[in-house]
Amino acid sequence: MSLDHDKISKLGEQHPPPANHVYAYGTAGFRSNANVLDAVLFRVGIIAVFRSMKLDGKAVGVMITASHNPECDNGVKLVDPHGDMLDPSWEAYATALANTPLDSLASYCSQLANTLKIDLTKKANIIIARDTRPSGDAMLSSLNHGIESVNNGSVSVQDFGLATTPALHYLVRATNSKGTNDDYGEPTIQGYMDKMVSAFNGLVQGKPSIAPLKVDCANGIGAPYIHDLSEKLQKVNAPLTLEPVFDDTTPGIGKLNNGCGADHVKSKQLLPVGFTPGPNERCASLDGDADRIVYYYNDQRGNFKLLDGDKIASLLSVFIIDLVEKAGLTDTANVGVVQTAYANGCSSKFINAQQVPIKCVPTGVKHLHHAAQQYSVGVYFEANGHGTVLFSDEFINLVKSTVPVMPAQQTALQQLIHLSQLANQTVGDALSDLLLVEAILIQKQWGPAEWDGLYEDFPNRLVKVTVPDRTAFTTTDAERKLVTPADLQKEIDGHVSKYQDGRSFVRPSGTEDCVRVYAEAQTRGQADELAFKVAGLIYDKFDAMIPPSRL
Ligand code: G16
Repeated sequence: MSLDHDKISKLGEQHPPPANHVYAYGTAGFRSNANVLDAVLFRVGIIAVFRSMKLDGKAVGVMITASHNPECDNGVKLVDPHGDMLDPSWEAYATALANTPLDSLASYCSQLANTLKIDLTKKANIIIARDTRPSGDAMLSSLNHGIESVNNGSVSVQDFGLATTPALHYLVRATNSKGTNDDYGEPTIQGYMDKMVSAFNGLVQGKPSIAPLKVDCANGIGAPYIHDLSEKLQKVNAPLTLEPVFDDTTPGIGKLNNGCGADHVKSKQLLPVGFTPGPNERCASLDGDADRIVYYYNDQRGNFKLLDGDKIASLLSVFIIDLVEKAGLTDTANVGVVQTAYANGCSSKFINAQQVPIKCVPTGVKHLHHAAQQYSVGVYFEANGHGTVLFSDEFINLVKSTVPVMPAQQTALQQLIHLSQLANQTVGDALSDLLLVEAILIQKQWGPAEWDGLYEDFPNRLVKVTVPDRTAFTTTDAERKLVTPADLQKEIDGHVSKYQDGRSFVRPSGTEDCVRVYAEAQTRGQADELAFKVAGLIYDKFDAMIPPSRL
């Protein structure tokens, strides 16, 4: 069977690529201003069909989202059958197809199918979802055109409409594992929510309630999910109440991620605009597609305190190590933590002090997820609040087959099973992370200050710098050192050496048109100063650059 070149060309012509635009599959798929993405969505439709055919018709996911980016942006990423990110070797094919000129599109599709040895008679199954961005509808229709252009009559599409990114990852895995020994759950949104609520209940049953949690939904798709979760928790009399704020999802009014959401809170180290929680009130912020979460509170003196991905990872590690010990599995199971260069130095020291090994990998969930799979229990978190806990099959089998000799051991074994069912095994998930954190706080009867007391962060600063060409910046050592532009790293090191406990690095963003500068030091003033000195170095090197912006 061969591809219908006429059909591909005719449909492709309706989605022409903009002149001189080069696409790259970045940290989280293709992402940019929505007005240049029409052609990409069409071509991603083709790649999704090829990927599914190559994998014997297993369902492949397509998520239309630009997550934490502003509302005018959009993006698309592919999800593999196990629910994790697209195999990195296919990112190159997706990029090549996205950048193919219109007049050679059809022939390139055939060439790709040949190279990848795709049996074009196979079935394909595609699962789609999108976030609340106003451009989502147009993106969806381009995607569907792309799918249609290579439809051999055996391509089926399931569109779940508006959904969070982690829900889409769940749906892909649940669909592919249905009826197998690895059944991941009911492949519906209800199934996704019910699985989490039931595991959460298992962890907190009989425990006294704690104060309500205020949840900033970034005015995104997380909002209806948090409302739904809140109702479900109420129905089962869970010891937790959720109070959603920033939950206006009206499309096109520019509220998405604007002055609120996890990225705003983490990057600016500020409360959402206009939000004034009382002292010690526990708050959390999701991002636009609910795959990240950060916590925070104002202390008694009104100081803003951030409980970011590092603090979440630390809380989880302490809890899990304790459970593994109580379950009598310390000698057989290895618990590890995966972080990125952004991890606060104090969090790494704290985790190391618990005798837990840490691995540092480049930014991007795909890197963290892969590294965490090497442990029996792998906790992975980016400081920006992206993360989850992975449990290996061997570990779960060990837990299930261990015969407890004491009631405390039995409880620990049961709790490990509940934890493994609560933690999203496919990707970082704000809802699942929220319930993980809340379950631990309920068990410990902790408020945010007790949690915060695990360790004190080094003050740090993140700055975005817009450069004419961010691809000029390349890194090594898990992004902690620059390779190019030449000599810039030496100059950064020169500045860093003047600060006690100083650390700074520069890396190109994979989701926004900028480079990011991170700095930490012993005091807030020093961290700010170091960040601006390093940002200033970049500014000096490139004439056409916009000065450091958007603190
Ligand atoms: C995405 C990725 C994250 C990454 C973030 C920022 O998050 O999934 O792993 O930390 O982008 O990446 P960068 O610094 O390369 O722009 P999200 O929430 O936007 O999907």
